[in-house]
Amino acid sequence: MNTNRLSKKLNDALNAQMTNEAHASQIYLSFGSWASEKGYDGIANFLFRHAEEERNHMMKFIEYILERGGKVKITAIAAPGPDPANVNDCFEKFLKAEIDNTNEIYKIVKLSFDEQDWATWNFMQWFVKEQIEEETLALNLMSKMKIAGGEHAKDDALYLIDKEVAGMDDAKSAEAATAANP
Ligand code: OFO
Repeated sequence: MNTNRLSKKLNDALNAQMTNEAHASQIYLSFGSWASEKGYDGIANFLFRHAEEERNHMMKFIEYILERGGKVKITAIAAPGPDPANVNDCFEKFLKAEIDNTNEIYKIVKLSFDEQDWATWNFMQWFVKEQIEEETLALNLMSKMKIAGGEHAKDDALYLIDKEVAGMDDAKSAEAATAANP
């Protein structure tokens, strides 16, 4: 008897998304390290926390695939790419990574809808909601950067932005995040 409750297509798509989450985590680890090297400790903490969140998202996919009797396939993770040119570039790349991720999430939502796999459709709604929050966060960061002067922001403005990001609720500490509460 076939105990895999996922179609081959959905199993592959969920696996690929699991790897996308791991890739996002690598990107934020790399950007966080860059920010720390440049002395932006608030931004670094924010990005490290997000790296942790993405790993928790990765685990959510692994747990779901296994729960449905599917096959998890761990593959290599692509390198994160070059360091940001400046803080503005860092936030722009953060926003772009989140939008790309949303588009990948939507593809799985559509696939589960087309296949009438309501369990997977329901599971994916958590990510749809999460992506609204993450895009809002990224858009807010971009708005702050715009006020600060965008890519031409001066050191004093960047100092204030770093302090503000350090105080954001969503950037308290990476250690506090768990798989159940990412
Ligand atoms: Fe940035 O969010 Fe995962 O899915």
